[in-house]
Amino acid sequence: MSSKRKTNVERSTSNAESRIHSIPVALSIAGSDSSAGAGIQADLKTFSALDVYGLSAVTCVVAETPGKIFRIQPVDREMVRAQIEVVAKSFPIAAVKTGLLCSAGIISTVARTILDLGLRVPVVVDPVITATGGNPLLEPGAIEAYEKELFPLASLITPNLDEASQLLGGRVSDRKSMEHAGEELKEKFKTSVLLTGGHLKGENALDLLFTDEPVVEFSAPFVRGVATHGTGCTYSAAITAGLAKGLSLQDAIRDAKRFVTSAIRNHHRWGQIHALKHFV
Ligand code: PXL
Repeated sequence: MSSKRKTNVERSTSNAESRIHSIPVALSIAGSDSSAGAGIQADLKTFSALDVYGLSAVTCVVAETPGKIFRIQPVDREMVRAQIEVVAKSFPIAAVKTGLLCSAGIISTVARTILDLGLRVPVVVDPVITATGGNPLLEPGAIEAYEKELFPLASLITPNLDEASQLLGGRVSDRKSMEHAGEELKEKFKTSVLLTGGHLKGENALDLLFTDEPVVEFSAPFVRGVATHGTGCTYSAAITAGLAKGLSLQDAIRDAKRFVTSAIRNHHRWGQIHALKHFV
């Protein structure tokens, strides 16, 4: 039928179809945070706020309130694999993000599943090891699985200063040590590294990007007086959303930095409890 003779209903259906098909899709493989500020919940809110359709594969369930972890229950490894497989076979996934993976076994399953599926899209690995406040989230001994199996598949890893310290075994606590640590991580794991320095609590929240090109700096005024929880998850999810839309790595990080800074500045408050505001 020529377009002239299409009915209004047909026209609006095909417009709706092209809109539906054009939304980029991203997959978050991460833990569930009952307080919804971090983990899968933060990732899905971030994807939605940035007009990306978010899929999820839950790796573990965490009972927590901001600052206090009560209990962590890993999901069965075959169930983690099944979640990734079914969505990868039916959706056009354009980028993947990993967050809390809990154990060496789950890290290994995630890496093998991505390889087996031949998922050749940008993979952002947020190497979650401890929660803000220092509570451990990753099983001891799992770092080796990250290094051997998942980092080789990553387009970008996004450690914060604590995570960089744990990955390298030294203290990363100022600009100079950030520069050394970033170079070392990049060389050691042969991937791009965004070292996030928000925890330095200076005038500016400074992050450094290490790739094969000169180091790039991303900086935003540090927002004081907010009990942040889930900023790392939100930041790496926003970068993943940008990559799913086809942005360059630098543009994706620049937009994501703006997004996370605004989510902190516009936070929600209920007495002592604070949460990022993903939707403005
Ligand atoms: O912010 C790190 C993090 C990631 N993922 C899950 C979490 C947390 C922190 O509490 O619960 C599921």
